[in-house]
Amino acid sequence: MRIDIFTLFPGMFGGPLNESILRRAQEMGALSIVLHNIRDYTTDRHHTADDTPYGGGGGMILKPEPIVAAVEDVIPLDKGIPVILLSPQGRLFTQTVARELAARERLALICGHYEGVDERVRQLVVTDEISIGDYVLTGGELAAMVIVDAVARLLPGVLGDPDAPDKDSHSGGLLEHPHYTRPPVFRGLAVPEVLLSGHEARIARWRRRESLRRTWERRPELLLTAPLTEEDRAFLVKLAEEELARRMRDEEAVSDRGPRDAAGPGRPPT
Ligand code: 9D3
Repeated sequence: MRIDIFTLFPGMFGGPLNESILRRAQEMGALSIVLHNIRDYTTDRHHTADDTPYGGGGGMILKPEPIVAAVEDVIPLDKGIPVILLSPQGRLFTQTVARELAARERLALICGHYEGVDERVRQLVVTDEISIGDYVLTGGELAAMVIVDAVARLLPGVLGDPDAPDKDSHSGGLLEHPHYTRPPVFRGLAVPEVLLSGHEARIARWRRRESLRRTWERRPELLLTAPLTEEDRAFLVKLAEEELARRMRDEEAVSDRGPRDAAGPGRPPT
């Protein structure tokens, strides 16, 4: 896969793209990343890439001419290559979007910076707009690197084993179970006995349940879409019942306390 990246700050990409898996992916020939400095496509004496917004308000807006010139110079716009603008207004980047992008032969990523990009860039060259989450970055560069990273690891041959258990979003829509390696006891904390038992079926069941427990505790909304067996559902009902019992016990402890010791520990558990 070839990814063309359009940015005012190509220097930001050096580190992350030239280490570890992304470096290997490029050396293997599975991934080719081509950086384009938008400033190289300015035509005025001062190489101006941004300007103040029409209508007033603060901040600077990226001018349309250099971005459009850069994209038109590098990307054949009639070939169906996705031209993706990274922006806070884009659709949310998820593992599903990563898979969709990894299936393409070529991508173009445009990194905005400052307060935004002149709207005519969207009208003329952009086919898709992506945000990596609801927080404010200084520009699209880190977002582009996140996308490159998530897409690159899905390309054939980039990760060791093509059917490694991972590859899916979170092991079938759930969060992962806890992981352990040697030593068996570290600072008094033991590895759960079952993992040392060699009983494959029991280990699989323990891992599945810990996945369900973590998902229930941290990301319960994932349970609405994860594929679940009847056994999974029964285990979740047990977790829910335990939580309900815990809440009722805590509620009782609160009502048993007088206002004077309201901050105290309450009645000791019976
Ligand atoms: C106060 C209005 N701001 C929008 C939230 C303006 C603004 C701030 C920062 C516009 C652009 C940016 C730079 N951010 C990106 O270019 C960006 C981004 C992000 O900030 N969050 C998540 N994903 C992305 S992708 C590109």
